[in-house]
Amino acid sequence: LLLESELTKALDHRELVVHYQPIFAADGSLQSAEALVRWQHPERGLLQPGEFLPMALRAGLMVDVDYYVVEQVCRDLRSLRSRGLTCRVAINLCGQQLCDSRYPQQLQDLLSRYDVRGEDIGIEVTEEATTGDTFAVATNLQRLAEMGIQLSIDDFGTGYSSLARLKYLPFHKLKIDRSFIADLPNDQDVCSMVQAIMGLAEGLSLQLVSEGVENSAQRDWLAAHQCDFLQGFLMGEPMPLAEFHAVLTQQT
Ligand code: G
Ligand code: G
Ligand code: MN
Ligand code: NA
Repeated sequence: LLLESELTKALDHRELVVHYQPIFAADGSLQSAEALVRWQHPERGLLQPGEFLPMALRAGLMVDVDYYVVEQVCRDLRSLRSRGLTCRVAINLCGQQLCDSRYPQQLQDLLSRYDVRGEDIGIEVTEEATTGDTFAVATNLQRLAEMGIQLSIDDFGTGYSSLARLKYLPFHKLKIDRSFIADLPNDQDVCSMVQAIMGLAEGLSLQLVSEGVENSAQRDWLAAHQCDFLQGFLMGEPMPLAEFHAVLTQQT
């Protein structure tokens, strides 16, 4: 059993690590990356988010985890830049931060400290995360968008969706949940649903990202339809910074 006190200590001792998963445009060029947290536990080895984020949430430590991750991303972006490399990196944000009116300024202060621009990062939030204090969420997202940050709605199609909310919140991208992609292209019902989501994205002027692309049949079907960006094990797993650095170097 993982303990809250262990996570507090892990944050202090910088045991959390950030991995990067590349996201590609339909033509195969690298478009951005998603930052995904792991815990390099001294006894248990590398822990996946599913193994400790639920506990972080219960313990009220999600905000600390998310702050840690975005700070590490800033450091990593600075280190990549010193080698002449750039790539927009999206972080995942929990609902609590999204409702906190102090968050955009805190983030701006952090970005300034590391000389990172809003345009250099993205923020992914699930539909659930937007269901809190609607006014606070809308105001915060507006401010984050004004900072140049690319906003994505994550795991789309699994949560409690509200089309009205999608229309008035200033998102740039919609990420289709990997559970839909898993059943492409043989399940006709799923193909129809994905095409409906593509139509929705187009109607709302949102760019579409498909997550969880694991094989070429899925990739080919998506390429033949209206998908702007692809993410998944087929193109690249989440990887440590050193490996991601190599991927970026190959691209340029
Ligand atoms: O990497 P993996 O597929 O195991 O991630 C599982 C889940 O953990 C995903 O839903 C992802 O959004 C979430 N996650 C990963 N890193 C972070 C993070 O830094 N902050 C938050 N809030 N969620 C994260
Ligand atoms: O919920 P979110 O989209 O933030 O989660 C991203 C998670 O999806 C990460 O934990 C990552 O490890 C996982 N992931 C990324 N690509 C694939 C894939 O192709 N297949 C599966 N099963 N999981 C993936
Ligand atoms: Mn995500
Ligand atoms: Na997702």
